[in-house]
Amino acid sequence: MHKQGLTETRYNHLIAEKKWQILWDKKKFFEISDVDISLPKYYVLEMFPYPSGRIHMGHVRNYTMGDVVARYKRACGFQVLHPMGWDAFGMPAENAAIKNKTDPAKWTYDNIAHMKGQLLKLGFSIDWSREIATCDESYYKQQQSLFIDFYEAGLIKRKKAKVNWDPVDQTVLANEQVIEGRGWRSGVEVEQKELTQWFLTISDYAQELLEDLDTLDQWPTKVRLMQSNWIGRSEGLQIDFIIANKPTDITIDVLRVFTTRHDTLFGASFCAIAANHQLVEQLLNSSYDNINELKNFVATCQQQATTQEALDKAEKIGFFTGIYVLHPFDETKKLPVYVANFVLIEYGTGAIFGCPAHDQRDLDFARKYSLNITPVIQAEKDEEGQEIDLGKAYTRDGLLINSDFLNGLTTEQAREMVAKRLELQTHNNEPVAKRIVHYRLRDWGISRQRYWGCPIPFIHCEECGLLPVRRKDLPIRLPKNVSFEIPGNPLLRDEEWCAVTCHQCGKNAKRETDTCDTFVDSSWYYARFTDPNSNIPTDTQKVNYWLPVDQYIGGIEHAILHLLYSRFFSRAMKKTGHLDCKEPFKGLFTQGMVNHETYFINDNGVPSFFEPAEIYIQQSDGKRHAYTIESDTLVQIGTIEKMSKSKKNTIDPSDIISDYGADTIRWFMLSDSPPEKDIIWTAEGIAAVYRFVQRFWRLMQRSICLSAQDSRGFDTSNVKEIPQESMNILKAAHKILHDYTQALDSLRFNVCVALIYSFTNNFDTYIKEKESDKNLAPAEIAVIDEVVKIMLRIVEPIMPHLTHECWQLTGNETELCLLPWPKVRQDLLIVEEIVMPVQVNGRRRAEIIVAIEATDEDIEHQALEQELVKEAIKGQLIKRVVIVPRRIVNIVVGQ
Ligand code: ANZ
Ligand code: ZN
Repeated sequence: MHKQGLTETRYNHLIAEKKWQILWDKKKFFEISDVDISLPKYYVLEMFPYPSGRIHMGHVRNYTMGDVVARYKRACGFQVLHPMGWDAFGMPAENAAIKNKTDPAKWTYDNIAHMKGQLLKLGFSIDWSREIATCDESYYKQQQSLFIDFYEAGLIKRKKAKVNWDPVDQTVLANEQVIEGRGWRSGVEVEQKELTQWFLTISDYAQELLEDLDTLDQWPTKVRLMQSNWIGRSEGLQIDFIIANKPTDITIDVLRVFTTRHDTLFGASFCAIAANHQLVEQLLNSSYDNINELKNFVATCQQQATTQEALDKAEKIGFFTGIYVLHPFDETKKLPVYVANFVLIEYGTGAIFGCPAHDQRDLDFARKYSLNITPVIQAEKDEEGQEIDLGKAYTRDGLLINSDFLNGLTTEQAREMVAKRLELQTHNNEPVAKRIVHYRLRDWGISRQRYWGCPIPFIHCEECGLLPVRRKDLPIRLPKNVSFEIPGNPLLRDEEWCAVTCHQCGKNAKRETDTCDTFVDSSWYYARFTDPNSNIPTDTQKVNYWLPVDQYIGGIEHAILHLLYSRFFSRAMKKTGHLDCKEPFKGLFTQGMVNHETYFINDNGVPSFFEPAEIYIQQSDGKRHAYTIESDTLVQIGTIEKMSKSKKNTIDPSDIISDYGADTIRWFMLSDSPPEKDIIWTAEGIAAVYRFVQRFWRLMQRSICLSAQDSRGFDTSNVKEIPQESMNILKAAHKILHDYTQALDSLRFNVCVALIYSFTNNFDTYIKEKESDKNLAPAEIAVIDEVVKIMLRIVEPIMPHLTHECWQLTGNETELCLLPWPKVRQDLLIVEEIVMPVQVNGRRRAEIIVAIEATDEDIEHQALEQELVKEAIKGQLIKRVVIVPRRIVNIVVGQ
């Protein structure tokens, strides 16, 4: 084997990175052109970007993590799918079209080209042959085909729903186009208007989507909880309250409410209905006395924002209708019926009974309108023994009081008792109450009245009604050269585009002008990647081989909607025969943000921000001070926050790549913080990484130089012949390899980085000594060679360019990224072990064998893993784990 010696002392990232990127691309190392379904597979996917124009640091962090996993899994022998695409439809392209008079398609594809160029410079091992943009005809054609399948399978329905309507621009507005209740362009107050819209029937899958969360054991608990809350299952009771004084012209004689707290029924002091409840409608069309006041109140309610957050904040207001209902257990008790702004029509039955003592909203409301407040649950002292705050509603469980036959029962028993009794009680031969399971999850409205989206492939014929487009007529392409001068949906105005001949009756018909919510596009791209050129949505053999995605990586901001929609889509695609897997993402990882400090001057109380690039920092009096480069003006250093345009605290990845190189930025992204936590970007930090990169380069060069000497075929398995010092370094290298591999397996990239830092120091010392040795023994040369090989191989996933460059110096022909992951030599890992008994509340339950240098964390983990210990703990709370070093573990549990 021929080895080259020292050629250069400084690593030139500009030359090296370009060189390797060209070579990887040319050799198609990361492409899978012919999938071999007999091989074990690994599918790693990062959430694809929106082509906004430039890559930001969040992308760099996300895609670096994915790339490290992809490179590592290839080395472990998997056939790895690591694709990339563009979530390319959406509003910003239309906004840019309005602002710059460009074509949304051109704007989007230009951005894609630019961002792809940026990604290529980061050296990601992506299979670019599978690149997809959701705005490509070839992609949305298949989406339209899926749409029709879903429609035919009853997974898509049309129904009326509210939209934001701008009365001046005569157009539907997206939520983000409504700013403080007004249209973003017209500035006038937005109205709510009902339109017939397209819905995916996700609510039919509520129970299944909820239950199957339990199978996602490689998802963050937090995300599963967020999904579960979003689905919002509640078991409740629907109760009919008889109307005591039914006004004339009103046909309803019972008020049907939905409650999950029927245990509090004796504390009920009013009922409330939504502003658009049927009863309100009837009152408005009757000879009701206060019709004008009611009208005004309803109008006020309709103006208010409908997001949960806004509702929670809004003051609770009501309007007394004059109607009373009878308490189902005590007909002498009459409850006033209000119209209230906090009751939503979409939820439950759109009507509630209020129990002020045990619900905060009801309490606020009762105080405002002087309604009775009767506690019916005995408030306990809370866990810390604090007195319950009487100003607040008591919403926890407890024992029933002031509740007739329920007194003394627990909340749960009381609920059961109330349900049982009311189910048997009848009014007009109907049971007064019915148990129902309710989900917060609504059907997914996907209609958008916008141009830049996937056209919904339907036509409206006066004769034949609504018809799906024939498959052979797909794709329904977006028209070109549309004008954005006039507000509103350009598709609606494009008469030529809208006019079609009905394929069934031959008469004139009209195209559907709604396009799909862009969340539809991103709900199945992971499946399309498995065969992006197929002329059907998926090739079932391929999609079933690749799915589920083994590791999905992305931001927590997509924890709810995108993931839930994708989970629904895979089920819908399964139902329509496009794939065979219910859960699309086996493993999910949500990475933290990239943060940076902010710089600003106070402009009459309003901060005016500066970009990091406009600032230099100087130390004086042990403090950091920031000045503008342009005029040396002192500015304030603000808080550290997520990089964002509004705070101007962004750093352009391209600048960093050209100044320091892709490997440096990749390394930085994984260092310091655990990957799920935020990382703080600092100029000092990146400079320090750059110094390390150079140092690592020099160390590898020097080591390769030494190992280039003749080791006369020395085999390092002859451990007896290896001098102690070299033995130590060899052992240390295998220990690092072992720990590093474990850390990679659990995506603890920062641990990998830390291991390399510490080993580099050790190895540097060792190499320095060996450099002063004139005559290295063959054993020493062989050890250096082995250590270098391990180092380069394991660092390659993070710093692929630099390690390939070093590897080339060793004279090996095969490219580094094609080599298998090194094997840990167990014989070198043997460490001293001790036996520790494990006690639970003082009783001995098990014994564990731990390494003498095991950390408390390791010991605790191992102790809690023991079956006998688990059994002893079962159902109890772990209060403390006491570890007496080298002696005993004691676990203290209690209720
Ligand atoms: C009486 C009651 C007493 C309630 C009490 C709560 C506490 P979850 O559990 O999230 O499903 N509710 C029902 N329909 C509503 C609507 N359309 N708009 C606003 N609120 C509505 O929530 C169910 C509870 O939310 C129900 O239980 C009801 O108030 C309210 F001490 O009924 B409860
Ligand atoms: Zn027709």
